[in-house]
Amino acid sequence: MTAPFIVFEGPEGAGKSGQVARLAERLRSDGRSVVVTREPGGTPIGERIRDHLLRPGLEVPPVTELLLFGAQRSAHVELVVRPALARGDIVLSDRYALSTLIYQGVARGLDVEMIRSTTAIATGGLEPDLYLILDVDPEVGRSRQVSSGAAPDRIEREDLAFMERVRAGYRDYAAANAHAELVDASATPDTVAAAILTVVTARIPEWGSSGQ
Ligand code: Z5A
Repeated sequence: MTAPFIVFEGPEGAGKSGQVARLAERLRSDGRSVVVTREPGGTPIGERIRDHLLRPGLEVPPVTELLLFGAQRSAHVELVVRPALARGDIVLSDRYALSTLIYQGVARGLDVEMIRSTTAIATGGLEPDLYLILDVDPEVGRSRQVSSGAAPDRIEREDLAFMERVRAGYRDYAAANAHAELVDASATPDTVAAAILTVVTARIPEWGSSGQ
């Protein structure tokens, strides 16, 4: 059995980056080999595409956006995710294909079949073993983003109605898919980390003794 591929998802300010780092530290302290990566990005070409995708003020038509997310994903899967899983490393990714279904599909309104087709090309069918969806009220997420002091990127400049559609899309997806778990991300980082560990620990028997 291969090592698990675990993806963190959620709206802006949900705490994904911080929780990815915490879970990686915990798994490594248990002696597991872990690769931490992210989308958009994860590879040199992917990080360049990320700069274009997130630059405020750049006009990016919706289908162009979809294809650029797909382009960075194909490099990510081929150069990072598949090689790591083949080595037996656990892969923790900050976002993956579900972001496209939710942001470009549910929130932006692009045709879902078009999204599934481009995602299939980009991933070659590689699905994560688990989507951990950090759920937070968009107003809370936005206030965290503002408090962080980082300038909002092009997509973070979308209005709260867009982020409400994002949240609803994730919640619907978690309710309908066994490989997705919704985690309440409104609590303190310690509480959220404990909830994530509970979910991951409960799933480990499904993944066998890989990654140890
Ligand atoms: N996107 C897309 O449209 N389609 C796609 O296919 C993909 C992505 C892959 C960039 O992603 C954008 O690309 C994203 C979706 C879109 N746009 N939006 N929105 P990103 O992952 O790089 O950007 P992000 O989701 O906006 O990241 P973020 O705001 O940095 O969120 P985060 O990683 O979930 O949170 P964080 O960095 O760990 O924490 C943010 C702040 O909140 C920080 O100051 C923390 O100290 C604070 N924080 C975190 N957790 C807590 C708790 N529990 N309590 C209080 N404060 C907290």
